This record gives sequence, C-alpha cells and structure tokens, in this order.
Amino acid sequence: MRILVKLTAGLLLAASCMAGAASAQTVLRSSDTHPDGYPTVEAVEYFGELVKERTAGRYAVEVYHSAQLGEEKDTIEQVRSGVIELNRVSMAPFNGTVKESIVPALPYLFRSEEHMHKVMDGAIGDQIKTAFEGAGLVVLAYYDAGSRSFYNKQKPITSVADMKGLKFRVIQSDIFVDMVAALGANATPMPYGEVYSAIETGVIDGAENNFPSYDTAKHFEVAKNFSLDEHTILPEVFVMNKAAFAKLTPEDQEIFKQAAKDSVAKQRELWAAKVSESRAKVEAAGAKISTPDKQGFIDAMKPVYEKHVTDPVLKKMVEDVRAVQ
Ligand code: GTR
Repeated sequence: MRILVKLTAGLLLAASCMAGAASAQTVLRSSDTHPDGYPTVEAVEYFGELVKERTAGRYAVEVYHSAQLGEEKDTIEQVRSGVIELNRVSMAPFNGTVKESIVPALPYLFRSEEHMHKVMDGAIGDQIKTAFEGAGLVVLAYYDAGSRSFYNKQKPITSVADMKGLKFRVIQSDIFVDMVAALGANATPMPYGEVYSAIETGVIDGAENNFPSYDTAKHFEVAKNFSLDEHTILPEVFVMNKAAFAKLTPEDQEIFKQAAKDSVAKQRELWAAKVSESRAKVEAAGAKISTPDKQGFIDAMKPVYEKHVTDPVLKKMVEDVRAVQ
C-alpha cells in the first residue's frame, strides 16, 4: 500500500513536472512610445524572437508599442520597479537619474554617427552600462536614433538668431532645456504624445527630433520648417529590470545579451532605411528642410558644457569621447 502511494505520488509529480515544462513560458513585457513597424519596435520584437528560439520557448517578449503602457518617464519608473521587465527609451530621460547618461546627450559631442557607434560600442558605452546598474537597470543594447534637429511652424531657421523667442518642446532632460535657452529660445519639456496638439494649438512653435519621429508622430503636418542643425546624435537605450535579469540562469543571461547584440545590427539597418524613407515622405508632404549655419549653433553651446560638465567623471568622459577616432 505504502509503495503504491509512493509510486502514485511519484507519477503525479513527474506528470506535473512534464506539464510544467511544456507550458512554462515567462512572458516579458516591453514598452515603446513609437508605433508598430518603427525600427526600435521591430528590433525589440526581433530580440524577442531570438530569445524565444534560443531558450526553446521558455521566454517570450511582448512589445507594447505606441505608448500603450504610458509615456517614457512613467515607463522608466515601471521598468525600474519591475512592473514591466523591459523598456526601449531614449537616453535623455535618464539624464537626471544616471549622471553618465548626460554624456551621449551633449550637443555636438559626437562628430558623426560612426563616432557615436565607436564610443557606445566601446569602453565608454560599457561605463554607461555600469552606471545604469545603479538605477536598477541592465542595458541590453544601444540603438540608433540618428541626429535631432529643430522644426517649427513659424519660419525657416538658417542661423541661431532665427531661434530667438521661439517656443520648443524638448525631451524631458535639463540638458535640452539649457540647450534651447543657450540658443535664445524657450524650452518646454513635455511628453512626446502631447507634442502634436501643443504645436497645432500654438502652445509651442515646434519641437526637435529626427526624421522618423517627425514623420511617424505626424509633427510635419503642423510644423513644416525643419532645420537640419543636428544638435545631438542621441542614442536610444534598451533596458531590463536588474532583478529580472538576475533571476535568469547564467546561460540565459548570455542568450539575452547575444540576442540584444544581434538586434542592434538589425536595428541599424532598419534605421538607415527609415531615415531616407521618412525624409522623402515629409518633403513630398510639403516640409521645407533648411541647412543652417552649424558653427553658430556649436559655438552657442558653451554654457551647456559649463553648467553640466563640471563633475570630474563627466569631464574625463567628454575628453575620452573626443579622443575616440
Ligand atoms: C524619439 C525617441 C523616443 C522619444 C522621442 C521624444 O526620437 O525615439 O524614444 O524619446 O524622441 O522626443 O520624446
């Protein structure tokens, strides 16, 4: 009798383990402010496919695009506290939390996108990753977001003088507020999803972003003058809640890191194609692209460096970035 009970219990246990193995899939949620099909959304979806395949279905990723889980500031809190496990956001909203994240947001620091890649793929990128851990986040990848430029509904901008008195929405970071002030304009930080109607109703004159965002958020409909001043080459960041990452086995951690790395190559390709496509689309829709005197913009940024690059760690990082050839 006792043997039979043991045997039955053993069988039950084995059966439940098998059932568990077959159905045990952990679904990780990831947020993105951009719509379906945007290069960052596609890249995180691709990351999810790779993770699913390489963990034999034990993990899957669900991407909540179009700010379904909220605007970036809110979703950053969600991923830090573990309400969601993953998040793809811009680097700039971290500027007040992770000191080192200021460096890649500084105006005209990167000489080109290639320079930015070299910096972020190298030791400085790793230094920033380590700093994010202090905020409870593991950086899985840096993605491309090209360069950001100003656009407005009033007039074409050809020099810094044209910026005077205009009101621009900026991404939620003090660096951007001071950058706009240094150009003689007024900055209003506000969530991305509110920008279109704020321009339309005249609360602001314009904003600043790259071509794919200008296109997909439809800002070109309400602010037709796009001035290619390229004030920052600001990367995106794909992060994971640190405790959620720590729960993975070392083998799974490697799978996640490699999948993220593979998704970077994919995102860079998608990004390059999207920039050309968006630029052509907004021009066809009547956007006027001007190329301002860039040196004037570069010279005007001195106060931003004087105010925000005082900490010795940041000073050294800025020097290191400049030294990367
Ligand atoms: C985009 C970026 C978004 C968001 C947005 C903004 O370029 O990809 O993550 O930060 O800018 O300006 O809010």
